[in-house]
Amino acid sequence: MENRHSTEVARAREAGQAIVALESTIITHGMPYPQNLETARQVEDDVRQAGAVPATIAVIEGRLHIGLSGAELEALAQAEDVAKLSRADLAVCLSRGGTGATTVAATMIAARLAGIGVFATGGIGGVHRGGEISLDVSADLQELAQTPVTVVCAGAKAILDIPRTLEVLETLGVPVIAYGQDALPAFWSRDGGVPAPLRLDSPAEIALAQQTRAALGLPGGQLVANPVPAEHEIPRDEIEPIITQALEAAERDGIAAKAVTPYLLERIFNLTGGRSLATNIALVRNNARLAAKIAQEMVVLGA
Ligand code: PSU
Repeated sequence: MENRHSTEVARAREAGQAIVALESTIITHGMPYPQNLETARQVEDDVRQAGAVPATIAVIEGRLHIGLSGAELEALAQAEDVAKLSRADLAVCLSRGGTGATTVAATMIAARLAGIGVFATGGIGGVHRGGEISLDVSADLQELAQTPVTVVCAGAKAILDIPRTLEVLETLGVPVIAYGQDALPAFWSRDGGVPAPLRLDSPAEIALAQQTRAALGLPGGQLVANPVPAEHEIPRDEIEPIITQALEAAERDGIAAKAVTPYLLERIFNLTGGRSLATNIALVRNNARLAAKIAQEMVVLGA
């Protein structure tokens, strides 16, 4: 299997420059067109402006792409019925010559293959509400336990059961680190109502923590939860009743498995009149900038 690197990523690898991995499920399943395309481009530019090289990851016609051209990004953003790939289905998609977008789990796998130590996204998957019955737990959590990539997000998505998500991450030995505050952020809100297990205040500390983890021989990555900028947040007491409504609709419509997260995000988008999307875009861009700084610190450390 031969992976394809974009020209920009290939050059950066040769030069030993800082690289940030970016996922593609957020483009195909997380946001509507054309905002998804505009955001994907903006996020890549944010990484560049913060001093690193972006590597958006996707599977196109049986090839794992590390970095997409402008045309590839555009085609992916407009494509319909693209597969949502996680650890379980990545290999089958590649071996059958398929096309698919990578979730956090699949993007981590690809980033590790490409030697990229840090990855920026919006919010990771986790234990869905009612997960103690449905056992709907995102494969993102297992991936964090075994693949050595630092994932910068704005917390687990608030549509999830946050305390149970934290319990699973603790069991799996995944460090959950709030950036610059004590509270664990919850995607659209800066304060998710639970304290973060760990806190770090600088990109250098985050890079050093990942390197130290590797030196201990511990597998897996770290989860960095970076609060959405205050001017863009939707406070928890405002978003929570909307999440409840969206969850009730999902139940009524019999939505399950991989369809749950995209369904809820779209419902919440409609219920907030688009405000949730504006917040989502702001938080991904914020995460991309932090990830670029962490990537540069990793280069300094030789990690
Ligand atoms: N962040 C966003 N929007 C998204 C996602 C992350 O702002 O749509 C995607 C990621 O790809 C993540 C996935 O892996 O949602 C989680 O899906 P699930 O809950 O089905 O595991």
